[in-house]
Amino acid sequence: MPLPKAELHLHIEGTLEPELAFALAARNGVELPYADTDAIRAAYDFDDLQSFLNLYYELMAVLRTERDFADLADAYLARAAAQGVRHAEVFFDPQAHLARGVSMETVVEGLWRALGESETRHGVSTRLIMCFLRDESAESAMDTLMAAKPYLDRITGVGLDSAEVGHPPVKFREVYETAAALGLRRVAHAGEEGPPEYVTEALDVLGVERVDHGLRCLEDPALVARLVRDRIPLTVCPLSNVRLRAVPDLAAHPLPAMLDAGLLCTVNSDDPAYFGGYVDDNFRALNLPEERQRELARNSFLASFLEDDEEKRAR
Ligand code: ES4
Ligand code: ZN
Repeated sequence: MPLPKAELHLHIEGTLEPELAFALAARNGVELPYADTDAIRAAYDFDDLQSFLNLYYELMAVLRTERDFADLADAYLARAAAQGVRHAEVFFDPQAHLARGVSMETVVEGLWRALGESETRHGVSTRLIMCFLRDESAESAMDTLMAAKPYLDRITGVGLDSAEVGHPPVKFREVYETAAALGLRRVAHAGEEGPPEYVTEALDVLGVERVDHGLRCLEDPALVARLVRDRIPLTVCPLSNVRLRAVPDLAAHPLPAMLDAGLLCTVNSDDPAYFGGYVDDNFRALNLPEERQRELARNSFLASFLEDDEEKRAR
């Protein structure tokens, strides 16, 4: 039996398996530029973050209706439950859908249909985190935040994702200030491909409570000391790091060293359809001693946005 755990770094659009992509394409009359599911899987040969993002955005074309978003999320939650996930904090990328003429209402209501039933259907509690695309403008991010205002009872926090290098956190200072004033929790991808300075900036300028990836903090010992001291969680995604070549192979993954350094790391799947496994596959790929795996599972609840310590310890 897989260990009970929380998943805190998961892009719902990154759970789109080729079989579901073709089923939704057929249902919606969308033409995909791939002959079959094998042809899509053959495209999972990435050089870096951008080469992955190109495919990730391309395949989103099949997501058109509330039912599509509900089916996508329900398929993820079923798989996650089978891998021991008891709590999932799910990222979504509204700008990628708004740009295709799919409304905020369609996206949020569709996802909510599955997330709202997840506790009873799958035994998985959920939160929704809305991400801004950092390679789009700050104005677009602010417009997106305003468009989400009617749905804030369903959205726990905001995040920052997509192409990192050249798009420092400071670009989104006002957006994050506004999000905080609206009562939203704050996270951001930082230090995936970008430099350690982006991690520091995400903390200082955006006020993030948790850093997604954060790997490159290891290049700055003072930053590591700060993350340890302030118990800032890092949501690490081992298979993603290997597939996007942030790390040469799993044997070279710095996660054990990060735990040794006292960092509050968690293990997550990021975009499991594309990177070769769901969260327990990531746990098993690391080949860690049992005690280390238990530490990571415990960290996942501690680092979550579950309301209080009592609730976290009860999991
Ligand atoms: C992402 Cl792995 C990763 N990094 C940045 N942005 C993303 N969006 C979806 N997956
Ligand atoms: Zn990510």
